[in-house]
Amino acid sequence: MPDQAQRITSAEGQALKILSEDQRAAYERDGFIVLPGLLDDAWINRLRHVSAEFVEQSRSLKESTPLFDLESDHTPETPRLRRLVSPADLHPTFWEFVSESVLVDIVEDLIGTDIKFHHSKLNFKAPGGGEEVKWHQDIQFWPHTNYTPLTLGVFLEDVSGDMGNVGFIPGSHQLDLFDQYDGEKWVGCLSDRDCEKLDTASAIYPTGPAGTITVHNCRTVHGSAKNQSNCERPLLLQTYSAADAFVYTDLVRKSPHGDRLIRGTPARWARHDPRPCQVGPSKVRTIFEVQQGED
Ligand SMILES: O=C(O)CCC(=O)C(=O)O
Repeated sequence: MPDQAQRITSAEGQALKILSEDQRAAYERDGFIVLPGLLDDAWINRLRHVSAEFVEQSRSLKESTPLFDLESDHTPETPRLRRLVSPADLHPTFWEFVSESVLVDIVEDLIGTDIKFHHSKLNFKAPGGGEEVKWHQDIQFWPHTNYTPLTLGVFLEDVSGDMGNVGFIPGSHQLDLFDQYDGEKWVGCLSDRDCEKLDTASAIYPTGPAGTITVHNCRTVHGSAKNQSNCERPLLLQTYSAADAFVYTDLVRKSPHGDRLIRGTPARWARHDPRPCQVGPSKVRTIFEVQQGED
């Protein structure tokens, strides 16, 4: 068990709302957990409905915009989105989901009662080759004063093994943070040399029915392959932190909901984890554009 300063869960003893003690301990040990089919059908249907509205909107686009990140073969007839940026800022249903659903109770079980929302995104991963995401840690993209930030991924469709589902390397949150620059250039992923040192073969790639929720810590190394199936793999991701984690960069400053307290009381003191945090550039570009070198 890491010492208190380096723990990614809040102090024990708090009554749990959704998770079991075993799930909480697994998150602390492995840096991620999987909650199969946890979300109810009513939410899944509402989220699918609003997601489809944005896919419709994307048909008229010829190239990526700050909100719609498109695959290179996107067309009006066959829309292929890589990502919808900041869905919680774009539609009240997404915001209600982020701020009032069971997600917040799960977060409370892990990091305590004082919670800030950081940002959200919807990665579609189109059928027949939707983009890979290289091995990376999240926190260098949006550094904070401590390592409570965590991301909940919600499967909007059933996910099987050939759909480019995300893989998590157990225990990798306890390693030192990796350098996600290549020399002077921010690349947002681990170098080949660092990947060789990691036990990537131990990665767990959760599958499951629509409504499955994954939770991963901001230090956990994860990545995903291209989608080789004939089905889209929409994954709705939302990131939260403890209220006493403060951001070093202003990625969310333009977002109406970004870095906003959604439960509990605001922190008057920042909590600093003693371990250093690499700081990525504050200019907002998606992980796909960065990792694919689309300058
Ligand atoms: O959508 C995926 O497969 C992975 C997403 C991810 O790791 C990220 O956006 O940071």
